[in-house]
Amino acid sequence: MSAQPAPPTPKLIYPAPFPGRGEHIRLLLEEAGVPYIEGTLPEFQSLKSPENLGDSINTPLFAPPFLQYGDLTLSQTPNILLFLAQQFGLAGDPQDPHAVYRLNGLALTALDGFSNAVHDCHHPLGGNFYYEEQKGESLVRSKDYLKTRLPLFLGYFERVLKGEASGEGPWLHAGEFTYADLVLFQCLSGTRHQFPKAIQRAEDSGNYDLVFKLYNAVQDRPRIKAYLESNRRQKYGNGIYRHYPELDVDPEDGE
Ligand SMILES: N[C@@H](CCC(=O)N[C@@H](CS)C(=O)NCC(=O)O)C(=O)O
Repeated sequence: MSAQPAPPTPKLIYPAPFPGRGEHIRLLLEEAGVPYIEGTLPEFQSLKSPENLGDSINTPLFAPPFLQYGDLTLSQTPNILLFLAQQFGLAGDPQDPHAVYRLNGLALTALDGFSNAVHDCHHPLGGNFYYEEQKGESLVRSKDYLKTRLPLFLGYFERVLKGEASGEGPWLHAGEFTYADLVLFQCLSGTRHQFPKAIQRAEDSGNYDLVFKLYNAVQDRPRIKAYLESNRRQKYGNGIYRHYPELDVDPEDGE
């Protein structure tokens, strides 16, 4: 009988000095207890290079994070998560052929509302301008986000957690912990970094108790807790989530 080949070691290529989009992938691998490697800057530059045409099976990639897993090279955060979650048992009941699509819907919604939209609060004109060149627009955008979008997305996830399909316990889907819970946790962690006062107000309101219960439950999972306390967990900086105190306003304050 021939020995089974060892499974590949996932390599995350996201060489940024802050958690960023790569963090969702790290959290999944940490929770799964799967050893992984961080790619280097030259590897990143080579993959992202305009000269790179991919290879016989892999298309060229556009923007990080990138994942290498054996011969496979992937991009797009939710796409990588979907792949890894199925590999490592974090994609719900494997007997339910539709679970991954529901989970993907939840992950995409969390990323829309608490990642892309939060980034756009400090860069509403786009990434080609410094924050200092768009401070006025950032304030307008942040007020609108905090007044309308943040409660809308928090309310949506509260509804998901109240709904029958979430099952028993603190998780989003079918009573089982999945990668969608990790995505929502990381999205809220980043949003809390950018808007600590607004998130505190939301928590104190009591309107989203199930959402914050899930957040705390993820944070307390043994492997996640150990990771968050380790030096592998980077500090927030100039990434998607940036803390500019002047943007963390109470939109009900008028003026
Ligand atoms: N939808 C993509 C977005 C990827 C993305 O925007 N990556 C950033 C770094 S976090 C980047 O380098 N973007 C370069 C660009 O958009 O030109 C994902 O979720 O992975």
